[in-house]
Amino acid sequence: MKLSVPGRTAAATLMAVAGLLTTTAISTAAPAPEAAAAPDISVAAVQAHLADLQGVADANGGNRAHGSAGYKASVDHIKKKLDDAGFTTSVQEFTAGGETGYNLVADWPGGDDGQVVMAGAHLDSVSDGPGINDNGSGSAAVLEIALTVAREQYKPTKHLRFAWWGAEEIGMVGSSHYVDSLSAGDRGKISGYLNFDMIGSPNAGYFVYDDDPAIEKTFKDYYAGKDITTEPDDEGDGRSDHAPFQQAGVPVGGLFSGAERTKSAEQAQKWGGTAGEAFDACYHSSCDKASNIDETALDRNSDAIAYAVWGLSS
Ligand code: DTR
Ligand code: ZN
Ligand code: ZN
Repeated sequence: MKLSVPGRTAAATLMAVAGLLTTTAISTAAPAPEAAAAPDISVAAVQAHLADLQGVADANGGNRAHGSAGYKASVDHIKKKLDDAGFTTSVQEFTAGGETGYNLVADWPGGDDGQVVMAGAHLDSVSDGPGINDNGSGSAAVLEIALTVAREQYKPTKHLRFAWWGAEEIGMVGSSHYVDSLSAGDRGKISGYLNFDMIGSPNAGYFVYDDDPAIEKTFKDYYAGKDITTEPDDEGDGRSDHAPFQQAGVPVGGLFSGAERTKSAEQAQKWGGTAGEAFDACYHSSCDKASNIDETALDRNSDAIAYAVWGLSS
């Protein structure tokens, strides 16, 4: 085939093509500067952590409640994964209802320890079931995000700390104990606390805590980029582990996919699922097991957490 352009010699055409190629190569080699992109979190890995927590409940009488062997086994299981990945972990003990409770705290070495970004989830279930959506879901997502930080050897500007709280189900006892145990100086170093309690509800909604405006905007930006409509969370105010942080003056935010309230027709229209049914019909029941998870919600919310952890700490 003869390559020709009217009015040009073959040599001029080749030079013009070469010029275009050169221009393309230069613009590809000099992209605009960007912050470290948040990774895509593997929902299969989050599901594997949920299967582990289901296994812990199965091996310990069917639940992971405060004061039970299942709760302590949950802490030990997650701690080992974090220790192996290079986190500095500590287990904080407290007493509630006559039983010993445990918070697990994991620090990622490095970053400015005058500016701490924390992400946390309660690890205890109620005694009626294994607590896979409430709150294996938040616990497993926060774990996988921490393990991804380690895998990527992420070097944030701020210091990252992850936490798994005990005894939330009997009145946020573990997280309250943690906040009370901090000096005023250390409390003041926490630039934000992000809370995840129920993020894989089987008839999911997409609720963003409307507390600190900058944190709320970070989550809303993530969902807007995915064309997912969110609503402010008005079911949760004061009902999970962000409350003690907020009361101590720490900026807070978080995500929630719904509990015992009913999904409206309008919500089903925008999010899918079933109108007239609870977001989580197995809330606080024995059927809150590994099958009680909407994997799409778990996936999106895990990615949203990574987006916020990376974005708020860089
Ligand atoms: N604290 C939860 C239930 C819960 C209800 N509303 C919200 C809103 C946001 C987070 C959690 C919740 C429990 O553990 O039962
Ligand atoms: Zn609960
Ligand atoms: Zn919960």
